[in-house]
Amino acid sequence: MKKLFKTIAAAAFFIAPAANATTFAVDFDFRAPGGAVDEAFFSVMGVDLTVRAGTFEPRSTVRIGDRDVFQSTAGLGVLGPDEERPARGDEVPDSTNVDGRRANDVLVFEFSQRVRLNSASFTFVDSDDEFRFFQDVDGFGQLIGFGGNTPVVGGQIPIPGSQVFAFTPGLFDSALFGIGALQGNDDFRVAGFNVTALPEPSTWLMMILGFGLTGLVLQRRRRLAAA
Ligand SMILES: [Ca+2]
Ligand SMILES: [Ca+2]
Ligand SMILES: [Ca+2]
Ligand SMILES: [Ca+2]
Repeated sequence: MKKLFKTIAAAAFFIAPAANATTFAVDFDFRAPGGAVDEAFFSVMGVDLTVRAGTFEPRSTVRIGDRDVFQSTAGLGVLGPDEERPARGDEVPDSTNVDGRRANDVLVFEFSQRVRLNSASFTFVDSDDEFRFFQDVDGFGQLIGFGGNTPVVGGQIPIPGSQVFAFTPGLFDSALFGIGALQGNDDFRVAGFNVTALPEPSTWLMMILGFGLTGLVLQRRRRLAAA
């Protein structure tokens, strides 16, 4: 039995670098015609992504589903019933973008597996555009609002002039993210994501157990062959 554990430990040791090699970067490009839809669906290299739209209040959780995702060649925005009400006075109307006018728009990105969020790219970016970032931190499906490249609850993240925001590596591992707009002058589209697909913890366990069992079978065969 001791030998079995040694085999499993050895297998785990050898799998670690191999599993790292199997993680791969995936580029999601959201820029395509589509119009207003309940959900937008993307699938790249076996990683599936469903995008939904909703709203949020600065100090409460995200409400998903009372808005449409608006897709065009500029990327993804949010369309809601507010857009149908004409602007009053000098009020700037809500747009098909992710915007912070009237209701605060948010796009919710749900992946089929855990990923590392590397970067997000935007369009319609002006110097006053900031985004509010949400992440399901503990895997229980609740989106928590963060600001800044290091998580600070409630902060606003300025969108760089390059239109690409790079997330600090390793801090943003999840299957569920959100990007929203809080201020009236925040108005943009989300054009794409670059993520790294992460191996599931259960997959790791299965692989290690699988290698352990293989080792056990090989040992028995060797013993039988020697006898
Ligand atoms: Ca909008
Ligand atoms: Ca809005
Ligand atoms: Ca702003
Ligand atoms: Ca803008």
